[in-house]
Amino acid sequence: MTEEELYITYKGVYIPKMLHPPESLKYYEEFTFRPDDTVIVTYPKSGTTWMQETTSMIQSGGDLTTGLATPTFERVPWLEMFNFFSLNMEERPSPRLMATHYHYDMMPASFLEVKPKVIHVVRNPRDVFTSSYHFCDTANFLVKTASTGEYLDKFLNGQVPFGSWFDHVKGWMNVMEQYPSMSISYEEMKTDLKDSVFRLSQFMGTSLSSEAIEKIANHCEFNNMKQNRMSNYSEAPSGILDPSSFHRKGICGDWKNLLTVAQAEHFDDVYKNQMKDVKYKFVWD
Ligand code: PPS
Repeated sequence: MTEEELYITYKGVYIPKMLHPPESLKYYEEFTFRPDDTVIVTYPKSGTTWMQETTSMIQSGGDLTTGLATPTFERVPWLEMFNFFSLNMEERPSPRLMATHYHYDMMPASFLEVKPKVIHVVRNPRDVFTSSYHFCDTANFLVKTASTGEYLDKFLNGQVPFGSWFDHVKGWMNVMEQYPSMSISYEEMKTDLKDSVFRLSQFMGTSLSSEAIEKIANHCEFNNMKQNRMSNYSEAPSGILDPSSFHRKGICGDWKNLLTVAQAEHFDDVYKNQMKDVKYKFVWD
């Protein structure tokens, strides 16, 4: 199916129609945030699900019961998702956890006013591209990719769901100081998940014993999340994606197995140009 059939343009970016019907977008538009909400902000395929599971387990103090009983996407809902308004967010006690793929300039009025906590997860865009390229073939709400080269052009031009990685990351980086916020990379989580859990728990104001940190890191390790029906999308509405392939490889640097030398050089050129005014050095720079 084509982009016209599967996507709508909302606030300047493509979003998959099947996941984000107009009534969900309106509900998000009018949603009331609380100052102690924590909002996980990610460009797609940057480690959203991993962060949803990790923060949920931190909030439960390392008690894995809900992590083995309730789907991740219900414990830490996506604000723009079709099921958001059915998850009783208004009745949930504080502090609430939620996630979004929105760019900063798409965020609703209440978010800008209330300034809740933000956890911004970033990942090497080459690996984001690679993960996204493979995901397109396993999710029926996305347009199937024709070739790597064609999809690369679309990705670099922002003609993919949630638009340009560059605009998304720069937009959020620019405002992080205005919010109680923490930035963390997928790569840092891969390098040392226990340390990442510790830092996240400090940001969230949750004190954890070293045993709890160990337990959470183990629960959130790639293979364990892949096996867990609550975090591997086995509980997603049937047919929308293939749960066996959501947790695909979970590694850093897989782009080297996908991009040709010429494509990687082209990526570097676009990256350098797009990021030339960004002072911040990412772990992959
Ligand atoms: S989505 O569709 O936007 O919500 O995808 P998202 O969750 O942001 O990213 C999916 C990629 O994250 C990988 N993943 C993990 N990596 C390491 N450890 C853990 N626990 C983990 N959980 C998810 C997942 O495998 C996707 O990356 P790729 O490179 O495709 O494997």
